[in-house]
Amino acid sequence: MDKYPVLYTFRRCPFAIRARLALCVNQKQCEVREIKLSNKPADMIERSSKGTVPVLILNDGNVLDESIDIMRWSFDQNYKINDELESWIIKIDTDFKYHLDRYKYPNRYQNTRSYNHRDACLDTLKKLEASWRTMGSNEELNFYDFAFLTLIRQFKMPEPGWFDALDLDFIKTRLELLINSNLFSLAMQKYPLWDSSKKIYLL
Ligand SMILES: N[C@@H](CCC(=O)N[C@@H](CS)C(=O)NCC(=O)O)C(=O)O
Repeated sequence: MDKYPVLYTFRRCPFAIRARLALCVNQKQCEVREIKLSNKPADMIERSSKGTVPVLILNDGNVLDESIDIMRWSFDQNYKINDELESWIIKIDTDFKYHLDRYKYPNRYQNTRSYNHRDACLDTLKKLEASWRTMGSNEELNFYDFAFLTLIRQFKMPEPGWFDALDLDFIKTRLELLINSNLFSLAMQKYPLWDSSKKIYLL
């Protein structure tokens, strides 16, 4: 049995990024296995047949293959639970992500007009902004920043100038705080593709 949990990850995946942020901020060392989505290692599929990253194999053999579960395990309940924001996690991961993919990659989907999907994402973010800003912007980067902002960062990517002009001050401030943090640089460091002959660690 390895001394540290094993994390299968893909650098640019927003779900993997949120898991790495949570692991890093909580100093949870683990062995990092950077994979290609087009060539998933058999060992990862054996542990989690759904074939998505991130996957964390714990030392007791338990497998966490949902990014939110990896985050919760990393924080080990040491974060201020906000019931309203908890209910946003599912909305961001399903509805928002659905429209985000169709806005970012309209050519991958049939009969999609990307601006309808951009509008749907924006509508969600306006509502999230209203709930989230009650938390106060002086808070240190926390669980909800990692949960929401890695996907919102993707929403900014196609048209950053348009995004910057939006009336979403709280979200934009939190995103800047995250992106400019040392923590984000740590979580985004580049790892070579996994090669079973050597071990690479997150921290
Ligand atoms: N609900 C999952 C979603 C993870 C997910 O969809 N990851 C994408 C990469 S961003 C993936 O692995 N897709 C599989 C593929 O593209 O083959 C989680 O939160 O961990």
